[in-house]
Amino acid sequence: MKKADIGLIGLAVMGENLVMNMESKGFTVAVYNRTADKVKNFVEGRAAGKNIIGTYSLEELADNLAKPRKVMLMVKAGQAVDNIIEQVIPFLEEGDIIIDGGNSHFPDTIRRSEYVESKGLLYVGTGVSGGEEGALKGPSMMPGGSPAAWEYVKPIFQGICAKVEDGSPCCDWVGEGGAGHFVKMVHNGIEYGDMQLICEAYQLMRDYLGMSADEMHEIFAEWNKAELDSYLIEITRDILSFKDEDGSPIVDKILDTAGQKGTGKWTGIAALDEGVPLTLIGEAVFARCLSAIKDERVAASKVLTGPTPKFEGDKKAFIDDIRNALFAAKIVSYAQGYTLMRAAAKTYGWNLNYGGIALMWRGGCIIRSVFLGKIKDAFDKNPELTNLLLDPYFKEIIDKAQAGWRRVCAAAMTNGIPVPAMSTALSYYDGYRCEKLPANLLQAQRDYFGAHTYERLDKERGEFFHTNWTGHGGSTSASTYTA
Ligand code: NBP
Repeated sequence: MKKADIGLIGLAVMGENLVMNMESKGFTVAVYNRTADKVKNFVEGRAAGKNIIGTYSLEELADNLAKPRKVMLMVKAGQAVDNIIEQVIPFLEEGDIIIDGGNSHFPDTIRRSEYVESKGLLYVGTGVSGGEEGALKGPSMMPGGSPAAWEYVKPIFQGICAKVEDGSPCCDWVGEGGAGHFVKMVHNGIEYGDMQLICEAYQLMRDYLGMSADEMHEIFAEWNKAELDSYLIEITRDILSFKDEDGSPIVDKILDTAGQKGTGKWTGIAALDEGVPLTLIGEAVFARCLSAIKDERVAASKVLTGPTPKFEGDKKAFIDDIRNALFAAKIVSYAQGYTLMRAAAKTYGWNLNYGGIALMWRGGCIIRSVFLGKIKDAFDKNPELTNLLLDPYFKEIIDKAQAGWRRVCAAAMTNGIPVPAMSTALSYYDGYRCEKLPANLLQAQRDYFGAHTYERLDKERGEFFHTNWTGHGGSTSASTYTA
């Protein structure tokens, strides 16, 4: 019997659909799942009559694979991945490849990659985005790990992934070690930011402009036809028109507490570790945390006061301002996300292709959008671009959008409507373009209480000074350090 091109472990929603996708592209797939019933049900059900081989032990799985063997894990991220790696290694030979397609945290992928390579095998940690439908019809895939593995997994990955209009695959080699999972993590962080921005636009329209779900549906439908054209705007449009059994919009009945699985938090932590101001994604994570304390908020709403939102003026013009605020803040979010990737690339020694990453996100994944094509163009034009805001195309958009963006943030503040992501993006923008921040005072404070020293505008950089601020401190300064 023909050996399988790849083996897949973990027949839950993602695994099953990826297998169906691979098979539909002409690959033979051997499958295994810890709970044997799932294998049986799958091969006798959805997979019946297809080039899919059910196996009931890891040894049987390995025996059914063409060499070098490729074993892909689609199991719950965390300990399960380590357990399976340990269990499958005895059945593999030098040059065989273990692939983890789950949402693993990148430091785990760095560790596993080194461990698996130490056993003479190759390792790939790949981000897979697009949920159930993406897995079946074409996900965005972000693989990293042992470079020698790429030539073997490339035909399968690029065969099953999403494609953009010109046929380019939304999957390319990202880099060594945990680079693939790092980029997937940033993708998820950006997804948090995009969703929060859309929700802020929604709250402004609902609570400030007093619009109904149906009216907002029309606005999102309109927005999806131009520069904001994206999967998340599209599903928001559809959600807003979706009716419950009684004919009323279902969105109005959904409890306002957001869940999260942790990838946004990981992105925020990575940014803090790298010292990169990833403020928008950070606010998006915290906004979910604030939403989660519903009971506390309900109690506080009866105690704490603020203005009652009251809109006066040209509604249509203000909706346009909201669109501009959303778009400008989104550009800031991507600028921050790319800055984080650049910093991590330096820390971990990855040679990331930033335009290529935009292309991987261009289709198949949750943040897919027309806008990512422009980001690709920006990095293709200038791979050394330090900040997306400095690209002429994006600079011009922000130039045009910023008056509206400022009006929206100001109106939100005046009327007591929270816009954490839109406003933090604006503060970042103003901070980034500010030649002289107030950190001179901050540095003086640090020197005052801790003798941390400061540099002077009228002296060379790298020369440090300490002032005896109180007259009774000594002249000894603390050693300088960065945190
Ligand atoms: P789950 O994350 O729900 O995992 C279920 C699978 O893991 C089952 O096959 C289960 O086997 C297996 N498993 C577990 Br749990 N513990 C195991 C262990 N100790 N040893 C062996 N197998 C074990 O599945 P999913 O939602 O399909 O997601 C798979 C991966 O893809 C996850 O890392 C997820 O974060 C990621 N992902 C998911 C999505 C999505 O939209 N769902 C999107 C993108 C990425 P069992 O049947 O024996 O319990």
